[in-house]
Amino acid sequence: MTIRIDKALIAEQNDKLLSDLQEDYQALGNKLARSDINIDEITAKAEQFEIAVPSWGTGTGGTRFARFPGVGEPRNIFEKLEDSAVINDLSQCTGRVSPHFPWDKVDDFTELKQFSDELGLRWDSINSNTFQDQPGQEHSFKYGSLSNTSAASRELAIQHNLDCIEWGKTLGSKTLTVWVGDGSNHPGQQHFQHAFERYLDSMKKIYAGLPADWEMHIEHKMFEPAFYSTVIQDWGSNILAAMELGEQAKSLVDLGHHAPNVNIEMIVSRLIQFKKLGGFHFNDSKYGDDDLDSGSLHPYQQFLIFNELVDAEYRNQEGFNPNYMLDQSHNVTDPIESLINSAASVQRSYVGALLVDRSKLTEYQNSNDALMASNTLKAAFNTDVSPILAMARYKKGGAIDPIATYRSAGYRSAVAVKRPNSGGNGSGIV
Ligand SMILES: [Mn+2]
Repeated sequence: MTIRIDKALIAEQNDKLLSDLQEDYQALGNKLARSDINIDEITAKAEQFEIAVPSWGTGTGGTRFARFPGVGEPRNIFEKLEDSAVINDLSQCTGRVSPHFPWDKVDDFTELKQFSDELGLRWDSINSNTFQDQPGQEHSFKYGSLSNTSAASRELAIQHNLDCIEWGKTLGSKTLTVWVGDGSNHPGQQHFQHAFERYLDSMKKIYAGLPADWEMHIEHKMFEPAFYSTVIQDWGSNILAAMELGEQAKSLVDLGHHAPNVNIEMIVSRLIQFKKLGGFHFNDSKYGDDDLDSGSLHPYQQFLIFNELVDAEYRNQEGFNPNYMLDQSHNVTDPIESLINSAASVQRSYVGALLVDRSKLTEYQNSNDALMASNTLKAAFNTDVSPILAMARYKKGGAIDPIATYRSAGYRSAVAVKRPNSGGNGSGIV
């Protein structure tokens, strides 16, 4: 039987916090009103904000050195969905789940769709996986998948992506996300141009199988598993591939997949300008692709990205409708808590960016007043929008304090009984 967070418990916890929240909300409302901002309009936008949860994020992550499994980890896609429902019940902004195939492959996708419907969840982008071999796989991906020098390996990778589209159709998804680990570990190992040509030829075959109302999102990654060169290494290679493939192909920005200190918000602006921004994988990083919790380290960078996104939203930029998703690895926290926290962190950046005085910013930009332009952004970033986030959750039936409510529900210990540790590592290291 599916364990859910009792609605009565959420209400009971909310009752204790409501009057304080109302007071804080009123105070923030008064402050924003002085800048002609209606707090209720901002809260309504916060209520509409959605970010998808990756199915693999509900399990404990790890590194190439070790993984320390948590208790009561989900053992299959059905249990991952149960955990995802808990996250959404409390946070009220994670109604979609992004699956990863073949990790989440089932025999009966209609049954899986029925189960997600019962939980009130919808399906986000389908992620294909050609960065590892499956048991008994006839042609290896050791030396690449879509760009492999072996035609048989390429065909296998193409077919897997076409299968993902078919499974996604049953689930009601509208996007395929393609990330390949293809690349090289030694200078001279791979002919850069020929590898990219093979990749594009393979991607054209997948693109041809894309339904008319679907998008294909291409994810770039600077390094790992290939440590010298990667076929889709950066946003330049990414947008070139997306432009070569056609309108339905767009670029996906994973925050951890860039060199340190790269100006990601400017990349986002470029992709928006050329109608090529497909979506995001949110996470944070210090050294590389660390997959730290979103906004845990660089909340200002996350805000600056949303500053570009909100700017595009307000300008009604043509072709602008990016998917938001979390993609991070939870090694030392309860994944449910990290995902709740991270979804709220990204939502916080969005709401903060809504507060930017855009007419003043334009004025300062046009008069080259660098200091005041910067201060205009900082004024919005420094505004504590916590009452807006809590009110948005409360109004949608979620928890004012989702982490505290989750802890008081005892969900993890309840599922630990139901899900004995298999002792295996399973997926989760991504
Ligand atoms: Mn990613």
